[in-house]
Amino acid sequence: MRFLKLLLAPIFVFSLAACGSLTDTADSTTDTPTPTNTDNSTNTETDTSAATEPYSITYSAAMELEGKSMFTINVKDKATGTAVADITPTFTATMTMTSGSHSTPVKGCSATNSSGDSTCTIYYVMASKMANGSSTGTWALKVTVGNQEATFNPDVMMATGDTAKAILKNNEDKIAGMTGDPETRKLFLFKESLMGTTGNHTFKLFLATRESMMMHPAVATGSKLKNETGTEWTVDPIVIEISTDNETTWSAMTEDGDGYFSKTEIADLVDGTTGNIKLKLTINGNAYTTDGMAVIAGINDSCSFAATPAMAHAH
Ligand SMILES: [Cu+2]
Repeated sequence: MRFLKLLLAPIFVFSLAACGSLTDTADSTTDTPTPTNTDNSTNTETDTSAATEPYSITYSAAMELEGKSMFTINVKDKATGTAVADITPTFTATMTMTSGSHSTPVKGCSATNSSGDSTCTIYYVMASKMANGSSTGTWALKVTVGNQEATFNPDVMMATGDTAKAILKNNEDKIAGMTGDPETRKLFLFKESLMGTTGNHTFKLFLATRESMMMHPAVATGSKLKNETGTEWTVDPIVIEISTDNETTWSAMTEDGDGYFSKTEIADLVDGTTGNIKLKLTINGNAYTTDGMAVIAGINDSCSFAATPAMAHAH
């Protein structure tokens, strides 16, 4: 018995000391509830010492939707609670599904303003919740501020009503698939915005592609992509044609750079009424179609966006 006591005593003292020092650190007392999240989803934070984790990083979003979505990252000094201005968060987005993981195109975040708020833009290729509420997978936004990381898991809902994204492809344009087998490349056309007033609307589009499950770059004239054998090729030119009068007339969209395209002076749409925007995509002279097959005019040669211009406009 005496022997046992002697053996246990030092361990017991050591444990008490360890507990005492943990509860005394500033880090452990301020570590929760950051990061916080306003949309009922769960969050985790990479837990490091207070010295390398100087920020409170908070995520908020009205609702994240398939297609273009935006969220706010707020950065505060953890010790003082003061907003941190002029710092630019970066982030990656990964969806974990039973069939594997993939990323999605992201635009990135603005520098934080005087309130510590940064606006981040992402283009979700997939919702994490179906209309019936069943889950298709989990999105993880890994946000980095300085050397500190925080991970958020937003619920991404399906777009309803207006079309948020469309996919066009050409079966001759392939990438190396997940298993190494050639796979037809997807070109994602995301609705960026629809602004203006009846008789004079502007439609903006963002074009991106899947290079691999974890690479989804924007596509612009001059972009370098890889084919199924890894050989690089240059995108030049891209032609996106738009029709807003049920394919009676077509006109080319203007390329604005970084994957953005726009069409101004659209006369056919009416505020508050759902119109139909048709888009045709040609890259390096090759037509991209809804099924990847050769063009059958009027059947597979364009994708369709249901588009309802808003009644009220903020100027
Ligand atoms: Cu997915």
